[in-house]
Amino acid sequence: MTAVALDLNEQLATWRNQVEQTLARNLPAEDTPPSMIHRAMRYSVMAGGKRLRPLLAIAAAEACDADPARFLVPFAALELIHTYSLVHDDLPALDNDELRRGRPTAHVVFGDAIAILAGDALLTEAFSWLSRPIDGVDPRRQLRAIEVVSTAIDSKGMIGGQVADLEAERIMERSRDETELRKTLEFIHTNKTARLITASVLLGGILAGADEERLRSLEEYGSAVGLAFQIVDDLLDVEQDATTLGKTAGKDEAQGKLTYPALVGREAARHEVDALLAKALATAGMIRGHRNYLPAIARFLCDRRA
Ligand code: GRG
Repeated sequence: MTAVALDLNEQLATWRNQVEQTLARNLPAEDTPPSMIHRAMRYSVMAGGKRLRPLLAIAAAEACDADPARFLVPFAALELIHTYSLVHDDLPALDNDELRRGRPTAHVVFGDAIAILAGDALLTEAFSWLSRPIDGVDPRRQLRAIEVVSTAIDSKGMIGGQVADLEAERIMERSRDETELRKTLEFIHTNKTARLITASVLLGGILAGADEERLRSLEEYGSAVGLAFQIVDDLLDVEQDATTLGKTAGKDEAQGKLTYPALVGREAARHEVDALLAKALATAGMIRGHRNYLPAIARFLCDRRA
């Protein structure tokens, strides 16, 4: 392992610990009445996971020369939003999955009703954390950040991407128009996955007080990394097993999902990842912070094996 990679791993581990502690301290305690929902919320959130979205927000804030420790609560809120989407996506009415982050899914343990309500509560809790006053941050700047996060996950963002994903199941059995399929696939991946990742990077930049030029670079970086992340996720679904992934593998093909490997093949999908990584590295370089981990994180995400 190179010195740079070791440094990144240490840095990510430190930040991840800070995120874990922030989540553990700020989530309602398990015995808060009614305890069933608080147990379900903590069960799903405190189950590990890469904590990618808060890590990206932290790295973006630092690249914009701010101390990310000031923003750990709003950054950890991204993980609540992400976990709500996983809990709801795993429900029988959606993906019907029984394994997540290496454990039985929330509805398997707590039942469908509590899993639905726990997802709702995590989303609500997230906006409470995002709107807590932060010393030294102009509330107008904070409002802008909250708007960026909410529009990224609304019915024209993450939820819209999920709806398009549902509608596209088995689409390759109905259509051979490659241009149309590619457009649909880009819409799904951009909205379902890349929008929240982009919003995470922007949240870091906005709270750090970055100027418009840096915010534009962060947005381009987030879009490239977000799309690359989902293509890698598609590839891992084909290439890895459930033990490595901590979730069911091989599901996309079984469900007739529209994915990059299914549409263009594994090799071309890897080339797409390489092109997006090059774009992410170029835009991250334009931020010019004196401690900029965004390029190293982009490489790490594109090379990941789980
Ligand atoms: C609102 C129900 C609903 C869904 C929105 C985000 C989403 C759409 C569904 C969740 C399932 C899914 C396949 C999402 C795509 C993004 C993705 C690859 C999620 C997995 O994220 P990781 O790898 O997970 O960061 P960990 O467990 O590491 O946090």
